Amino acid sequence: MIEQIERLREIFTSKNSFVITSHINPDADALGSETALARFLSDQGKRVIILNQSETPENLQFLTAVFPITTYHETHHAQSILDAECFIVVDTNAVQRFKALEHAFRKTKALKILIDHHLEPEPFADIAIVDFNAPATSEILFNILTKLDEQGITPPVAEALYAGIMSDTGSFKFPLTTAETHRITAALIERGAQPYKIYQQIYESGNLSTVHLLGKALESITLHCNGKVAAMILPQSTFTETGTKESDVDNLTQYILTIKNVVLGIVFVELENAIKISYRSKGNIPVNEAAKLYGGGGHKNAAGARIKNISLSEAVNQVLNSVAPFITNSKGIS
Ligand SMILES: [Mn+2]
Repeated sequence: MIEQIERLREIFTSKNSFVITSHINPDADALGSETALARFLSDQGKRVIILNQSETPENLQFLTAVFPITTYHETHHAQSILDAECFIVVDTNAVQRFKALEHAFRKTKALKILIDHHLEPEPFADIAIVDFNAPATSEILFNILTKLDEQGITPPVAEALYAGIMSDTGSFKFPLTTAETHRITAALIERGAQPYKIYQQIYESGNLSTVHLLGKALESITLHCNGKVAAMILPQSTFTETGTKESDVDNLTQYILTIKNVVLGIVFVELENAIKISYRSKGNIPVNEAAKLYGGGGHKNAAGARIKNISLSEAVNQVLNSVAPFITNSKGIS
């Protein structure tokens, strides 16, 4: 890691133009990492643009004050990717998760850097700094930026990194949360991050329709595999009835594991042209392996996949059958 950070120091000194991106439907860790890094580099006088496939969700808009986030349009932005000296990917391990940016990404001669904590990264980067044990990419980035230039962690950079760590640790409760995580967040608070302000912006800025969506989502939960698997099923009609959209589901997945004895939770969302599946698990159940069966992936305890050309009910049947072996093979929760 130290060697890689020294290479980054060289690159951040010698190169001048940077494009930063992350995965579709970005969460606070993706956007926090992007904006923190972009702000850090631009404070050093570098030309930086963040290009994302998806719009920034409402509750994460505050991060655009750390650094502007641009939604990618091929006609306007492909050239920026081709011209960039350096292309940095944060918090995502697969090229297909950049969606529309993939084409320009494959063509550009820019030096490619990956900073991530997802399992099994694709070998697309010239330099990959990947730590599976980090609970958030923002935590890895904190370690990198501190070593490069501690003074570069200004209050806005600290705010963005704090948001990423808070969100990816489930507010400091998921299994990968360590004493080190708390030391890092303490350092971020000392550098100007305001925990309650960030919490409020992310978790207390919903509207009535998202609360109604929560109601319907909770009602839809059913149990399977002797009560060890919980499924939350959200057809398109739920979104139309409540006036919400697919990205509003992100904060609801946490409820799927709150039932006693449930060790694996699955959220099914009917999109226009696919079924989106989010897996969550407790203990040793590797849901990234379960997601892989459908071309997806992620972390051991949180993963996702999409299935095309299938009805919602058929997807539910197939996926529930496909997770049964993971429950039988598991040694229970640790
Ligand atoms: Mn992450």
